[in-house]
Amino acid sequence: MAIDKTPIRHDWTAEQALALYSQPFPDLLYQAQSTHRAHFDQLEVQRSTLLSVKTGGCPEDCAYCPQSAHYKTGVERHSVLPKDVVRAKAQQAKESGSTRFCMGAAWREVKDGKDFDAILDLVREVKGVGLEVCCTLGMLTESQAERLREAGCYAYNHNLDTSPEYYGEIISTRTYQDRLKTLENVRNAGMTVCCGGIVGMGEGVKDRLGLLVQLANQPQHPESVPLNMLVKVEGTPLAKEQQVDPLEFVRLVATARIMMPQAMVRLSAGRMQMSDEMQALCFVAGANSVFAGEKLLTTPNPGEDHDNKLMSRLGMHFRESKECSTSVAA
Ligand code: SAM
Ligand code: DTB
Ligand code: SF4
Repeated sequence: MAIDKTPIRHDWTAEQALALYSQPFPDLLYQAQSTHRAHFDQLEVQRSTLLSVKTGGCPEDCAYCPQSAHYKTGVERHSVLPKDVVRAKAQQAKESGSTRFCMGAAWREVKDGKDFDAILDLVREVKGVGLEVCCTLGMLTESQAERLREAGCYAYNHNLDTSPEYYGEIISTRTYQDRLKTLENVRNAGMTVCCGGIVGMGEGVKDRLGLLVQLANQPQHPESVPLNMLVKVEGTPLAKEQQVDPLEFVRLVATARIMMPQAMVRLSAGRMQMSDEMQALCFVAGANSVFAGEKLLTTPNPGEDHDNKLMSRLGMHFRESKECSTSVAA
């Protein structure tokens, strides 16, 4: 039995994060795997399904994003999807083993009125299917966060993406502080927080670790930490970025696991560009969740068959749907 010596901390320094990250690879993976085993079933991976319920035409200029109206990427725009379409997708996701359903909208922020009311309806609908509901809709006020939670939204995804120092290189239409404020509103409303970032945007190791320090030093760790490897989309300013060194990505996953022992660490976008061997190392390093299905929001993702085979080759399994939590603690 592995003994976990990693306490839950909120006072990480950049130097400490770097010291963890820079250990010899076997030592880092051993520490991460030991931490992982102390808090989770090391053989289990949770699956979430993503659905873009409002696509494209976003006023923000996030340099990585195919949905920004600032870049010509060929993503087809659509306004908020009808309820029956979303219900059918949620049903399908549940039948293929997902326990969480995350609805994304290409908005800078939620605006009260017809669209937000439609989203609240979608949240109630997906909850009715028996899935953990997650939304990612851009910035939220405290009152909007409360209404989302009341409708049954369990988690809110809002990424910090990178370090505060590098943020301005990637996005000019909002600030790090804006992001932190929404995260606070989400917490105060009683939803769980899903917050992570992207690797491969030209940032340095210190920016990647700077992001982890920001996440781990929040008053409460996010319950879920998505680590995305940039999906390079033609037409975006980051289309020609250099490929990330897979071992550096694994190191980051391991460091996230050690710094936030109880968080679900989600191997998110970019799995089409990861070998099975790289994904296997990420699971050993403590990643315990993936996005399921052939599409993320607008870009491809390995399908179910591939993922099922990979789990079986690794002697691992996906979490059964009965264990998902569909209600939010008061
Ligand atoms: N508009 C909302 C927002 O930005 O918060 C919600 C949707 S947005 C597409 C959700 C997240 O997807 C972003 O925060 C970013 O981390 C991630 N993302 C977007 N494009 C990506 C890409 N090309 N590669 C990897 N991750 C990406
Ligand atoms: C997150 O961190 N990754 C997901 C989810 N949160 C919403 C989104 C990935 C999007 C990848 C690009 C696309 O498919 O449009
Ligand atoms: Fe894309 Fe979200 Fe940025 Fe809009 S706010 S450009 S949807 S990442």
